[in-house]
Amino acid sequence: MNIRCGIIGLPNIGKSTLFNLLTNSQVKTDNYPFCTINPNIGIVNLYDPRLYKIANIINVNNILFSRIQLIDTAGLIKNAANGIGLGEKILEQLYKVNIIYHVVRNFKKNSIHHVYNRISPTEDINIINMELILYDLIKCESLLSKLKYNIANKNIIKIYNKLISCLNSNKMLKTLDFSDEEKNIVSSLNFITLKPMIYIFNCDNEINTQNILNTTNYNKDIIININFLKEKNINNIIEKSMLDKVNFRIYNKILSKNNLVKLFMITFNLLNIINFFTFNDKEIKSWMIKRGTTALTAAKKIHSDIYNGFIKVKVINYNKFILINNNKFQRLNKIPYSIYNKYYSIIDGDILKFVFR
Ligand SMILES: Nc1nc2c(ncn2[C@@H]2O[C@H](COP(=O)(O)OP(=O)(O)OP(=O)(O)O)[C@@H](O)[C@H]2O)c(=O)[nH]1
Ligand SMILES: [Mg+2]
Repeated sequence: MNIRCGIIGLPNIGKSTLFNLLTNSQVKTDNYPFCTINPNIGIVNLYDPRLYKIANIINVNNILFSRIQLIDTAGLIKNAANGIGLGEKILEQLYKVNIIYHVVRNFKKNSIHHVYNRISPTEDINIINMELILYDLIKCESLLSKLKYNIANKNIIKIYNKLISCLNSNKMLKTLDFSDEEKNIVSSLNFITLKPMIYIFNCDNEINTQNILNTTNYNKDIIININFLKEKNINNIIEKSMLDKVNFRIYNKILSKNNLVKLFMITFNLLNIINFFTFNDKEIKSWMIKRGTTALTAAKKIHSDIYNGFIKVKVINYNKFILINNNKFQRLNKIPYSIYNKYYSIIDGDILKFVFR
């Protein structure tokens, strides 16, 4: 499953700082607008504390987390949708992403220049969201203008008009309710304002961000506060902890409080993604699938041989696995798996062993 996530926001608010934190890279960040011009693209290991705990119990050092692609864009400014700044180029990239991280400045430090010379998360959010709405409107009007008015197109024209009317009233498309037929047509068009969005407040201190979101009227989205300069880099902690297993509990505590971990969990939920795990004596690996995926479809994801020769799947959920090991009821080679056929619907946190010919 290839998931792409786009980071957006005004210029000079910490987008590339977040990109570096999430991808463990060192792209250029500096105190001037449009430091980033061409998008930075990187891979994020979606740290999952459960995987880390299992690895410690089964004593393997190699953990392969689920991964997504992250795209750090240049800053958006007012009138970006009409081509001002790098607007069109950035917005075009957003059509290709599955989820948007909308970075909002909420740190005071005056020496860091704000493009509109004030600190106001609400106004900043509105500026960016208006550009997203406007860009979808331009696209929707263009699609409509290319359609011929005839009976065959009657329904599609009706849908486009519904979208245009929503966007014209400054609302995102995700605020609309769609019938199944409408959903089929609309979902293939990749409108930006239909995509799930997480507002990430770059904070020096905690604030009541819920009030901010209510005033902006986009309360279907999620918000999270992260202090980009203070947040600990997950990759560094994992590397250290793997070398120093004695202090596993301490590292695990640090990681479970990490806001980036919270961000990953929210990302999974918004995308309706769950994770299952497989392991051998060398490594443990996490796999992302849509909620409701069957064992046979999951097998195909791992290897066509497993799919073609599928016999059965042995399953134990993470919660049961941890309980057993905590209570030391069983040893590892006596894991009490349940056996299922190919129609088994995988649950988040399932540890799977496929049996195939
Ligand atoms: N005080 C403070 N400074 C920050 C914080 N986050 C980022 N900065 C600084 O703000 C400046 C801009 O950060 P970048 O990460 O380059 O911002 P950007 O949004 O990618 O900027 P553009 O690429 O120009 O759009 C840098 O000097 C960062 O060190 C923060 O939480 N607090
Ligand atoms: Mg940047």
